[in-house]
Amino acid sequence: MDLKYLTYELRGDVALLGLNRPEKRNAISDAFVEELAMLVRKAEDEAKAAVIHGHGSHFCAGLDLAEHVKKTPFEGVHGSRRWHEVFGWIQKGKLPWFAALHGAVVGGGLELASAVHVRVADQSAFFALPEGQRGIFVGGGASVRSARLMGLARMTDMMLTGRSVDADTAERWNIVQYVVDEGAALDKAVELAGRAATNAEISNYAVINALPRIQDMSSDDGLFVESFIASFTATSPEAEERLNAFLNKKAGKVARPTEG
Ligand code: 1HE
Repeated sequence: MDLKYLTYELRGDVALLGLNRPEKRNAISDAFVEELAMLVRKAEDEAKAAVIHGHGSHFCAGLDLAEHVKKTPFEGVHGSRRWHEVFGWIQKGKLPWFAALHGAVVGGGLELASAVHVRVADQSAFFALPEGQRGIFVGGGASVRSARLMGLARMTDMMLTGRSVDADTAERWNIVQYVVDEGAALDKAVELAGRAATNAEISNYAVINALPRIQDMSSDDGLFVESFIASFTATSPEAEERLNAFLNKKAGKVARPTEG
């Protein structure tokens, strides 16, 4: 398989997708999105969890502005809708996705990171939405996904003032869930993905697909839907096996936290 913009590697049950256009800071062009789309499907066929990371000194500088500047408004709409579609396969697909973030995580890079389920940043990571400064608007899902992570007020501030935030602030703002030493994000993300890969597939599927939908429902509707998913998953043969394994002292206990 000839890959131009990304790398692909399978480590056990975990697929690793590496953004690989470092000379342009992993800026995402149309062809880049198509290669990503193909690899998301490949990972779904071959892995039980996946990690996305960036080669070079940054995770991703966002939309390829050199390509974008030549587009008509309608081509821009189609491009944006394609990002929505492909990022949607990540967010509400078959696999738990993890991101290892370092350097710039900006514009469309932050939108891509917002589509995965768990984000790990190293201390070099910084986050920004420079669309306002470029005279454009977010188009890769940030108004829905990034706004839900950090909240409306913070995202509005980032877009209006060009504010750039470091990894510790991003953790405080719910943009990322883990902050690790510089250079350690990929190993941590792979470790976490490996853990998720051992869960029951149906439980992972419910977490990925039901949680964001229930967030968009009223409390009453959400609780109703939750009860059906809980009952459906609990009656699967795999659940019975896993529940009995615990009751027969053959499954691990919940561990006490080892980190703060
Ligand atoms: C690019 C891009 C890009 C770099 N499109 N070519 N995103 C932005 O507005 C971020 C723009 N990029 C930057 O602010 C900086 O490049 C970084 C902070 C990410 C990295 O800085 P640095 O010093 O490591 O690299 P550099 O020297 O700025 O860039 C190296 C090359 O990459 C250079 O090209 P060269 O031919 O002069 O070597 C840059 O032009 C090129 N490059 N970023 C195209 N983004 C679906 S809607 C989403 C909307 C958005 O994402 S808007 C935000 C776009």
